[in-house]
Amino acid sequence: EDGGPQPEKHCGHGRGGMGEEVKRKEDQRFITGRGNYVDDIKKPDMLHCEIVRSPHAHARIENIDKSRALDVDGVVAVLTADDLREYDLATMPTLMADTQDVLVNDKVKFQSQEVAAVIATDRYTAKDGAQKVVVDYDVLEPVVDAEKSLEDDAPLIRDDIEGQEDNHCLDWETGDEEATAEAFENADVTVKEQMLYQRLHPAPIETCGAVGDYDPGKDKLTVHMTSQAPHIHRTLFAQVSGIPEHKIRIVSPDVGGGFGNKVPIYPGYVVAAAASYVLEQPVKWVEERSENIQSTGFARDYDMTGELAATDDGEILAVRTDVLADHGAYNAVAQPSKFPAGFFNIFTGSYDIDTAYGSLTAAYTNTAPGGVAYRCSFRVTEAVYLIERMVKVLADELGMDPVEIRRKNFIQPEQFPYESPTGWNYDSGDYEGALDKALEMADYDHYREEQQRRIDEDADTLLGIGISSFTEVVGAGPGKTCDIAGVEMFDSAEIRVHPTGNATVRVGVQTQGQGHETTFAQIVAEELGMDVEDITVEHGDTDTDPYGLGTYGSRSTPVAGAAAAVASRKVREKAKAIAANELEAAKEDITWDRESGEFHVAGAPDRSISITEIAAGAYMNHPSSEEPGLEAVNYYDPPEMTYPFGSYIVVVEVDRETGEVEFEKFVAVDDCGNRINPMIIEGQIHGGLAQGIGTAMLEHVTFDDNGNVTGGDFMNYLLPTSMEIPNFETGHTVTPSPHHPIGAKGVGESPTVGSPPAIVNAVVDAMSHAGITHVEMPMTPDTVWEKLDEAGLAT
Ligand code: PCD
Repeated sequence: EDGGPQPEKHCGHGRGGMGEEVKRKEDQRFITGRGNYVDDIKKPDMLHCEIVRSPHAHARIENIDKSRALDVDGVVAVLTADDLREYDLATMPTLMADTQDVLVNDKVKFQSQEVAAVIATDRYTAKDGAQKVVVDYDVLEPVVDAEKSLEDDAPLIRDDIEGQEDNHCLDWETGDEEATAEAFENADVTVKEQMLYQRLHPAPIETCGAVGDYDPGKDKLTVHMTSQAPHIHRTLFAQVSGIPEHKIRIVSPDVGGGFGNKVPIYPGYVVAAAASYVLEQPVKWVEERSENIQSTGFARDYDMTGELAATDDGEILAVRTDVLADHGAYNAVAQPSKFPAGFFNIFTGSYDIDTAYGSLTAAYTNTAPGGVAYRCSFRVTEAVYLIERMVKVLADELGMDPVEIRRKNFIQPEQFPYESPTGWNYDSGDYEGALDKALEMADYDHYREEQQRRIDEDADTLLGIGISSFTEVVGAGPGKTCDIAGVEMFDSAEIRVHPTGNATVRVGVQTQGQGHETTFAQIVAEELGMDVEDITVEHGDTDTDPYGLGTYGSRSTPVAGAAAAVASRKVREKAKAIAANELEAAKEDITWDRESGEFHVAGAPDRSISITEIAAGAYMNHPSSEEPGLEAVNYYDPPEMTYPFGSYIVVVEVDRETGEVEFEKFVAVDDCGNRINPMIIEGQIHGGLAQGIGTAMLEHVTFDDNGNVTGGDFMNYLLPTSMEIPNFETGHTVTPSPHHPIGAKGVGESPTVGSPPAIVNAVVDAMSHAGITHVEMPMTPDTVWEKLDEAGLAT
């Protein structure tokens, strides 16, 4: 009866179940301006908080004079570390067990670090007050470059850590060093390339913010905050503040984009909550754009060396990589605690490579902390960039077509479940299938000919074709290997079917724009034979939702999506008992028909009953063998992660005079297993590809030698706009996950993970006939022009 929905077969029971392009329920509210974001929240007597930030990257604080700020009419309080220390809140743990100052205790470690907080009756007064806080700094020499920070004479950043004598943060390694070295010695061919995955910043439309709202009557602290993970944030708030967890409520209302930026806890949240507790009035803190870019979690900043060893005919024997990671001033990476380098060790990618070794050193620098998973399952993006770039480098070295070298090395469909040399268990895949589809859509052969024609005719523009055949690992847990601050990474769903036949579904994950209010309703509609319109999905409130670990790392579908399916099936089981009672049959004789969504007596399809009638029966005529009511909850600990994949083909035109790059064609074929909502998936792909283009072409958080952030606002940190985005052609294949209850894998991150190497490969490909092997991101016209010049191709 119940093998779960079959690929592509489940479309069109017409109830808005799996595979149907249901319009997003939440969009009515967003499009008509009725969303409810943190900054929309207004409370009686609400105060406003403005944070005083350090203009210096490295400086000791000699004195903070609050008096002039306190003189400003409307300023209620000025808080510094000394005030927070009274409540034991001067520091807070990061998700990687480092200790970060909430407000600087002694020494500033990065520009824009939080020094003091001014609380006032309105936002403008708070800002005026903040400008009147006088801080005396003893300015120290900063170091903003990971390589320089590891030099002997570099200034020590973390003198707050006992025994810390240099700026070394951590070392990590994976794979078999010796076997890999041996493979390299015996190989016909080896290639090596150094590449920087530059520092990026996730840039959600909504910046971070919070409204702390302590109710002294109930002795309860409510914090409305921009959180991708409300439950774990509540647990951490409880641990840090000593307030019992049931006396804390975290509400994450509508969130205007997360992208990994809203996973960590930031000082602003703590200050707003603490100020509200102390002043017994609601306190709002909402940061500005430049504060968001300059002080909240950055992403990437991995300086990677990649090496491949291969045979003459292109069989890859081994991969080796060494990484220098910049972690900023604190180790505040947001990733499962047992994975100091995230899931970077997936760097063997889609290829059946026997031997691999990776090593990594991380350094502290005088820059904002981070290393968050920006549209990336914990460093998968860096890993995919490394291997997909290296395959292109190897293809060029061997004079092979990058398609052929991929075909030769792909893990084959029959090899799944596949164990990689660094210990991952891939669930399913058909990499060649996705590549074939992309090749067909991209008219590959035609563009190869056109490329050659332009070279032969010495044309003004060169053509480059780039491919990326990526594999991800998304959907953390399992709980035994993955935890955040000790809490296992399961997830949850609770379903309550009401007497009149509609339902409320609550999940432990929290949407930030992905469309969960629609897709989770679709899963339940599919599994219960209900109409999607009859189901409301709730999330983001720790008082009412079941505990969950939140939305990031494309884990909602793999984990909470599974929980929603399993909880639905529990409801279905109980529904059978009620159906039996209503139809006067034995429970064992009741079957459920996915097509009609009805329950009927086996062999007698006309004796059937819908879930609506069953709901009534559960409350109005329940059988004596059952409790009344119709609800279920499931906490799902996934047995494995899921491995979505895809093949992207990008054709670019490179102007030999200006170095400008234009997209000629952009094909993205994705496979996320069984698809819940194809329209939402396409939207996810479009958005993520735009972010991939930003990564490859525009974005970089830069610093000068004095530690000033020179890429800390939208004048200097360039996001792609509709002007830079080409027409995307999307396609898909369907390879279900064998262990997921509905065969689905994640998809939200795939485009950002898969596209940068395809784009860089395309630009390199335009110049590889002249010996160019790499172009560093972001590939601005001047960067590209320098490469053209180096290759003698510039005109
Ligand atoms: N899906 C379907 N089907 C399948 C899968 C999936 O339909 N098979 C869909 C779902 O349901 C949802 C989406 O799609 O709705 C997605 O999903 P996923 O993949 O599972 O994911 P999630 O968890 O939900 O989410 C997350 C992601 C991430 S991670 C990111 S960054 C981003 C993305 O998501 N973000 C965002 N997307 C998006 N969108 C929007 N609008 N917004 C946002 O913010 Mo991280 O780690 O956090 O960094």
